Amino acid sequence: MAEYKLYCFAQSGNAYRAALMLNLIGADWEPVFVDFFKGGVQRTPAFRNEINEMGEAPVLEHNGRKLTQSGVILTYLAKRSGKFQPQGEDEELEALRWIIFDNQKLNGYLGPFRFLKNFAKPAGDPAAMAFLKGRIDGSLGILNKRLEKAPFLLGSKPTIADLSLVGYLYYPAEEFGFDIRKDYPNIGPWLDRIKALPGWKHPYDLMPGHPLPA
Ligand SMILES: N[C@@H](CCC(=O)N[C@@H](CS)C(=O)NCC(=O)O)C(=O)O
Repeated sequence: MAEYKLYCFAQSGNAYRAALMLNLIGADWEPVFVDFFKGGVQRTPAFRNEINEMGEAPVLEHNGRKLTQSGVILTYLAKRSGKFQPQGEDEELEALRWIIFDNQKLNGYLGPFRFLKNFAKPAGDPAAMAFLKGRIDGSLGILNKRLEKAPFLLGSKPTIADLSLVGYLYYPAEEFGFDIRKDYPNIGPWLDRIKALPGWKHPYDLMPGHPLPA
């Protein structure tokens, strides 16, 4: 049995953050498929009672613990492995600041936007989509500007802040209807720098459930 189990599915950029971290630190891990699209297992009382009261993926199971919220999982894995760890209090707070910004305003909007465009039936209301797109553009602009300063969010080395922010950014441009790399010139090279790290995999190759059954 693997040391770590990650409840996840291929279409989840939230879960990708944790899956990518596990792979990049070379952890012994296995995915547990969350069948989000067929029946929404994460909303069942059993899942909420036994796995995550918040009804969400990802969930990391390790040594009898169940950890949820990708930011918490990233922090835990960084502490245990010593990899991608912010150094000292200032960096720790700075990483947390970007992780919270990401969860609320970047991937926190991009995930629902992509869901409403590709998977929801009926698809998202145009006014809601326009609202989300405006928020996404604002946040991608902030990330793009930050990346003018240094190769990674906190400077010369990648940390858990970067691994949070990449959440949904490797999914194909067609799934968004706009091309982030084209519109934000500092984001593409940063994504390529993370992609070059040993152990990197695309979310569709790292987690189960892609492609969705017809
Ligand atoms: N902030 C959370 C977000 C987790 C989240 O929203 N996960 C989605 C899947 S991508 C989910 O399970 N949603 C539950 C639902 O919509 O029922 C994290 O970073 O872990």
